[in-house]
Amino acid sequence: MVTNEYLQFSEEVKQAQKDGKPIVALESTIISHGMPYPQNVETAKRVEAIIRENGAVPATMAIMDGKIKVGLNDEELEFLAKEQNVVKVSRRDFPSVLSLKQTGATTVAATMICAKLAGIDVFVTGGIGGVHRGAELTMDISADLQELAKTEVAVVCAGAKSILDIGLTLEYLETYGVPVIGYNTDEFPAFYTRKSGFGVDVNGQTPGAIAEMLQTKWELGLSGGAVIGNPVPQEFDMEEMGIKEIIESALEEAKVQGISGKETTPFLLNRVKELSEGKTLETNIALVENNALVGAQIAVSLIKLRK
Ligand code: PSU
Ligand code: MN
Repeated sequence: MVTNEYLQFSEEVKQAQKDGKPIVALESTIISHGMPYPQNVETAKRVEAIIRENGAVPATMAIMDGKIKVGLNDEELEFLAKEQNVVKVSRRDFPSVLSLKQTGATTVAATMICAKLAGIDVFVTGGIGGVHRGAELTMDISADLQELAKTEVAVVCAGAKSILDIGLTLEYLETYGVPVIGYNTDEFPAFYTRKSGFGVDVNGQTPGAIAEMLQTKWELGLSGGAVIGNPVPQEFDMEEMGIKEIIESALEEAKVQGISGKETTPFLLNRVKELSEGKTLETNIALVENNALVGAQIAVSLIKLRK
C-alpha cells in the first residue's frame, strides 16, 4: 500500500491495491480541456467502464482541495467536466495548485507523476504532447516528453496529433531512450489517422508481448516510461476527410492570434473540432475507448508476469 500525504485514493482503487489487481491510470486534462461537455464526462465514464470490463480498475487523476485524487467518483468527474476554472496541470504546476488548493486537471506528464506516486504503471490517454511545429524557434516542446524520459509509466495512446511535428517528437523520444512500441502496427499513428508516415521502434503484436517489453525495461533498471501507439479503429480514420487541411488552418490561426505556452494545445484541439464541425470528436472518443481496452489488457498481462 502506497502512502503519501498528498495522495487520496478512492475506495475502489484502495481495494484494488489491497487485492493486487491491475490498475490503469487516466488523465483529466482530456476531460477539462480536451473535449466539450457533456461528451467529456460521458467518455470518461465509458472509458472507466471498459477498463473494468477488461479486468482492471480505473484511476482517473485530478487535483482537488490540496490533494492528488487517485480515482474519482461520479460527482468529481462531473465537476471537472463542467467547471470553467480548472487549471491545466503539468509537472511545474503541482506546487502552486496543491498549496493554493485549486482544482487541477492533469496532463500526460502530470498523470504519469501521479501514477508513479500511486504505484501504477499503465496509463491510458488519447494523444501525447510533443514537439510543436516551429519548435526550432518557439522551443515549444511538451513536458510530456521529458516525463516519458524519466518516469516509469507506460502510456497507451493513439500516437501524436499532426498539430505537432511528429518526426521531431520521435527524434526527441529516441534521444531520451523512450521505447516507442506500436500495437499491431509498424507505423506510429497520428491520432485522427492510423498512419503518420513515421515508423515505430518495434511492433508489439499482443498485450502480453508489450507487457514483457515493459517488464524487461524496468527489470533492467532503465528509468523512464514507454509510448504504446495504438491506431484509431479503421472505421474512424480521418485520412480521407481532409483532416490535414483542417490542422493546417488551425495552426495558421494560432500563429496569427499569437497563441503560445500552455494555451497552444487546447486552442488547436478546439479549433480542429470546430473546423471539422465536430467530426473529430467522434474519432477522439473512439480512439480513447480503444486505448482503454488495450491498456487494460496490458495491465492485466503485467500483473500475470509478476505472479
Ligand atoms: N493531445 C491530444 N489531446 C489532449 C492533449 C494532447 O490529442 O487532450 C492534452 C494532454 O493532456 C497532453 C497535453 O498531456 O494536452 C499536452 O499539452 P502541452 O502541449 O501544453 O504540453
Ligand atoms: Mn507547450
